[in-house]
Amino acid sequence: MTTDDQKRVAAEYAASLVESGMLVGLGSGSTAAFAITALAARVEAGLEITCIPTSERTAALALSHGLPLVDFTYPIDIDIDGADLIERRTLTLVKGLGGALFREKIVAAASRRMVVIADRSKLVERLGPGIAIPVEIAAFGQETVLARLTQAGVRPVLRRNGGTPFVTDGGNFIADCTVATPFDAPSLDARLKAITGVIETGLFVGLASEAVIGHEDRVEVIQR
Ligand code: A5P
Repeated sequence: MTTDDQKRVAAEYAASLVESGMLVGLGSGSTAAFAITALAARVEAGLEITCIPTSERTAALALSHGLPLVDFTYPIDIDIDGADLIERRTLTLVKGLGGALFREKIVAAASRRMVVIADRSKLVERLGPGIAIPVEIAAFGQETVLARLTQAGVRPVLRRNGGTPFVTDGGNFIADCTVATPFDAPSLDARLKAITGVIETGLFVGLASEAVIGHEDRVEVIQR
């Protein structure tokens, strides 16, 4: 199985959990895109759902597949989203490589059930030193926010798109923050969020209800 096959089988498993009448959070990224395709096939076959996208890109993809979108409302019954890293024991996630972490976190926090889907490369035993956590920051005054992030113990690098800063759907910037020493995810999340100008971090603590991991030969479901 290729990595894409692993993503697809995890996404199809998660899509099979959706029932008619549900309000569904649609994640962002390549794995979530497989879930959108799988949901679209089920809608074509009669499933009746409404969806809330976590990015403009996801909204466009969902619409192109004929999925009905609604404005933000909650509680959301089920949110299906990818991740960059998943810690096996806690299901703490690192998200935001695609730059959609803020909306993704709002939707995850507003959901009764968050199902994270991934290929096996995303599953780690422990989140530890060396990882980079995307942090969405205000564009205005970003220099001071970057300085405060450094003081908080991480090494921030402003994400760029060619010569200019990467801009999120919300008009903000992303600082990719490398952590050099062992850390406790809830404390680090709280420390980073306490900085004025930090909009949201890509650490998702206590949000995923379950992880669906595509392996070479099977789908693994891990409950929190
Ligand atoms: C988007 O901002 C991210 O949080 C994605 O959910 C994450 O990067 C996973 O993307 P892939 O499924 O493309 O790896």
